[in-house]
Amino acid sequence: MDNNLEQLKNQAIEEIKKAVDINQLRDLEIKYLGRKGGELTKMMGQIENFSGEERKRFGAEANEVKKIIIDLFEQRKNEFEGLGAPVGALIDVTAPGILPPEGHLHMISQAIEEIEEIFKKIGFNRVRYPEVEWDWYAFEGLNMPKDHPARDEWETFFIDAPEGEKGKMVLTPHTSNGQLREMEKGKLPIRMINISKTYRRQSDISHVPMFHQFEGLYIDKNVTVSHLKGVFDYFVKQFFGSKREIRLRPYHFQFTEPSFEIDISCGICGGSGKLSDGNKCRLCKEGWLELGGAGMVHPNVLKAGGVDHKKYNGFAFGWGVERTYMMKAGLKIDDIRMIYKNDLRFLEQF
Ligand code: FA5
Repeated sequence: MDNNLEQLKNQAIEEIKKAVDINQLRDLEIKYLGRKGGELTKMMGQIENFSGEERKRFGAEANEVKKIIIDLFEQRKNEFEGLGAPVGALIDVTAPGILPPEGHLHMISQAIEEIEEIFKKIGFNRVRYPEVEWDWYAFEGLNMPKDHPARDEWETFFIDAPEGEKGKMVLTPHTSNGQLREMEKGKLPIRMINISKTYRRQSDISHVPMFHQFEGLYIDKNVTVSHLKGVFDYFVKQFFGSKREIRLRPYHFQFTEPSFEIDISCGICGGSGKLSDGNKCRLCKEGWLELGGAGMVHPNVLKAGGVDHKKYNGFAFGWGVERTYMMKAGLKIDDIRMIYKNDLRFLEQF
């Protein structure tokens, strides 16, 4: 290597290594690499004095030296800017540290924990059952025989696997499979809350293909619709606060009789169906939003679960966790798909 270049390289390396803070480092950067008057810059200008092969060699060597010096500057900058200072450097131990980013539970996991706690207080135990389930638990045992048209409402994903004794395999389209699984245990009375993932071929402003439901089941002697209403009133007050209203609408489910759908007054438009600019509420359109279904357990389901339907009866309900959470006071989420877009700017707010 050219003698002058070699000397300059060694001198620069020594001085850069000795720098004790970022200011000294910046001064050295100007001293060696400054566009006007930098020592290496000036030396590189000497290329004009060479020609032919010599010119090529000098150019390559000078570039190599420049790269070594730049890399060393970068390394020392990193030391000063975050990775700690070298031995002997001054460190301000009172300066605030850099905190690592802190995560938290996803809003739906938080909602599930809250729902579980609320039901625990009135004796409903949390259970979980398979999310890849036999057709019999998802449909047939729930009073929906093969080819029954009611099945269409569940827009189900089927698993491409051989049929078993209990039919085909499906991704649970609702948590009602838990009703039969719980009855099968043979322990009465039953007070369960089954919270789990559910899957349907749906995606729009109020539907996602993977969502969660919480399924309540209460089986005992002499259970009435008043008990069901009482449990809903309790839950709604605990979860949404005292100002929100619910209504039961007559409905039809194959596995309950009578059946209802439960609506809650919309938290986005205050239950009016209209926004302050006069437009229709984008989410509910009419002031109410459906949270889920409910009803008195059908005797055929009790029979399928091995429960004596002459002695025992009960109620069941299945609500969507995402929709329930979206309706909480103060949360203005007007598109359910936002919950699963993994946008941190959105998720960090909850
Ligand atoms: C059922 O799934 C019944 N199994 C509920 C039930 C249980 C009735 C026990 C009677 C007794 P439904 O299909 O309406 O019903 O769904 C219940 C709730 O799940 C809906 O009201 C909604 O809150 C939620 N839900 C349904 N599909 C979706 C979806 N694709 N995305 C988000 N939430 C959904």
